[in-house]
Amino acid sequence: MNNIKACIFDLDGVIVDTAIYHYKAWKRLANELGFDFTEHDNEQLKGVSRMRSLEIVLQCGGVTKTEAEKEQLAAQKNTWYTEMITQMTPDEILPGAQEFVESCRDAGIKTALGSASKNSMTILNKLNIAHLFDVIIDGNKVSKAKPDPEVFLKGAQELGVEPKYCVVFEDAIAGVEAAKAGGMKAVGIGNPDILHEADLVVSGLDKVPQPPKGGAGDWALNKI
Ligand code: B16
Ligand code: MG
Repeated sequence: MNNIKACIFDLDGVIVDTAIYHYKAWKRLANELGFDFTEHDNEQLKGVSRMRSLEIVLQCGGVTKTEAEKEQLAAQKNTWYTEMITQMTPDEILPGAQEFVESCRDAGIKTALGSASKNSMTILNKLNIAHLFDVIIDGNKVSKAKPDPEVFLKGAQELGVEPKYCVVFEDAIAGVEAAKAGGMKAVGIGNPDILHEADLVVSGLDKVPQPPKGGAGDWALNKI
């Protein structure tokens, strides 16, 4: 049992739900290319990098493109996506997320963001919560996508905390795998049948026990 010294949070699906905006932008792209893209298809894109997402979308339509065309299509999707996320407001923070991050900080636990999204800073600024993270590692700072643990290991390193004292909060299978591969605890946010590799699975950060105010020594999460 290791007492937790740092919490590392995924962004999309844990702090905020941008999946609907990703979906609308990918669907628009698919429709312009002449095929449909359903909400069910969109499930495969959660936690996956932008270029890998594009490849999955093109596969759904049975479409092949050159590398140069793919770059252009990914840029087009991102333009539509950023038009939507720049309209976001703090009301879109998921239930209990801000309170949970604040309770960690109050208990002396360090906090980091570990997201695949290259748009993380835009989203955090729109939600007014960038100041709640001691360290922010996003898609611009990593070269290997989840399930590679790079994003979380960089977070731990910049926080100055050994991986075994870190817990990662993740909604995607690849993210839970990344946390475990990095030697960290993982709390899954979502369905226990899907996120079965996690040490604990809950429906949202509002359901995670907060660390005691005086210090995190007796925290239930130390025992997972
Ligand atoms: P961008 P996370 C991920 O965010 C999303 O879940 C995934 O759907 C998206 O493709 C990826 O970010 C890249 O996003 O196009 O904005 O760089 O869950 O790792 O916070
Ligand atoms: Mg996610």
